[in-house]
Amino acid sequence: MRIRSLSGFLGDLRRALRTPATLGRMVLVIAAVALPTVWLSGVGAAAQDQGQQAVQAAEQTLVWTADNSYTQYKSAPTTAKAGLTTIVFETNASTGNTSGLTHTLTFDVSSPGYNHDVNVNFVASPFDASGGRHEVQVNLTPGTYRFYCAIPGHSGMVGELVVTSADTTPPTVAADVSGEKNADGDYVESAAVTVSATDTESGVDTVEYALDAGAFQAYTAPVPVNQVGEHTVSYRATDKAGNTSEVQSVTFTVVAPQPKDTTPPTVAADVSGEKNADGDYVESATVTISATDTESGVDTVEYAVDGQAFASYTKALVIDQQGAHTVSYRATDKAGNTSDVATTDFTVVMAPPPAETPLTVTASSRCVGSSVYVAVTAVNDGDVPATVTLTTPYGSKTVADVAPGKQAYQSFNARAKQIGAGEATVTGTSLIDGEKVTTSYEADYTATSCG
Ligand SMILES: [Cu+2]
Repeated sequence: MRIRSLSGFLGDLRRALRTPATLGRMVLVIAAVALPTVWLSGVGAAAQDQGQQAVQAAEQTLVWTADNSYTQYKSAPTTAKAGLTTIVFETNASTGNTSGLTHTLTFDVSSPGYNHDVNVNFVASPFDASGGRHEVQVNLTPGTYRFYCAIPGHSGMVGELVVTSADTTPPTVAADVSGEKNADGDYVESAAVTVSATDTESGVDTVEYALDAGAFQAYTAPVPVNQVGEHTVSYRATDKAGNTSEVQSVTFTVVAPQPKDTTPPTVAADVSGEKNADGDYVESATVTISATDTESGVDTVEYAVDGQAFASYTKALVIDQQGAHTVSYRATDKAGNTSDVATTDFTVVMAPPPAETPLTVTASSRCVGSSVYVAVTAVNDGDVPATVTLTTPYGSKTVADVAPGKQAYQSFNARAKQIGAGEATVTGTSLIDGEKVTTSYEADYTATSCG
């Protein structure tokens, strides 16, 4: 007798299974035709489709066992990860089946609500050709599978297998380098590398690092690096599903500390402003303090005015109080070296009164015969000659080069018997400190009536 085909054989088998009385005969038939490979392997299209994948190593093995009970499996998995899986079904003396009972491990491929993409249907008994132990490789996908024993009367042997997606994403890993940096961004004396990793699925299992050309080793705490030179720290993490991140690395340089700065800053003050001929500052002086330090650098600059307390210097000082002043100053570098106190002395004076051509001006009116005359006099009180212009409503007169102490005089005929009160205007122009200075004066005269 020959088996017509796999499906024909399955039909025979399923019919046989519905009638326990025929089972023994069927088993004998199967044994007689010696097709143990069909009998032993997982039966079904899904198992056949996975023939190519079967050459890969399965990621997990799930084992069902059955004993003398026909109300429950002796053991059955309830959860699994998606992926290539070896399914084992064993029922024999070692799993407690001492009665020769036949069981199946059958995956439900029709009931709504279940994952139907794996078709497993093992029929096993302790006396079959493989001694009741069968296995097949399948590819489990996320979802819930229902499995049961198809032997009539064994309907209590049923359960569910919940498959969740496998973590195939490696952890995210990062490194942070800390330490004191110099202006070039290099680490002074030492750096510490902190590696962190996260994995949102199965979780981080291990974090590793390698310093320079060294081997990877477990990371447990920030890695100190204190050898002068350029360094590379490589790092990676592995999650509990075995996914390892790509190796990442961070490169940095450790430099020796700078030699100790023992030299205080150089500090200087500059006084600026308008000076008079005596070298005194007119109205105000501006003091600018500067400091340099070529090693650790300037930290603070301080000043004190006229013996008061030192204060932090932030901008130029404007000193406008009249008198003699002393500004003291000093600077401190970042290593704590303070310069000797230096001083600058200067005097602030009031601005001189504006230059003028000094004249003493008088005006008067009187009668000469029946006419009124207005007489105007200007005495040059200055040190240099002046040009003087005398002006009234009745005429104007300019007298050049009126010597110091001398006067300009003019009597103006009003050509009237009487005049009202009025004023004469006098301007004096002289050369003072190289500049022409013109000053104007006024002098009143009284009303006069003649005859
Ligand atoms: Cu059973």
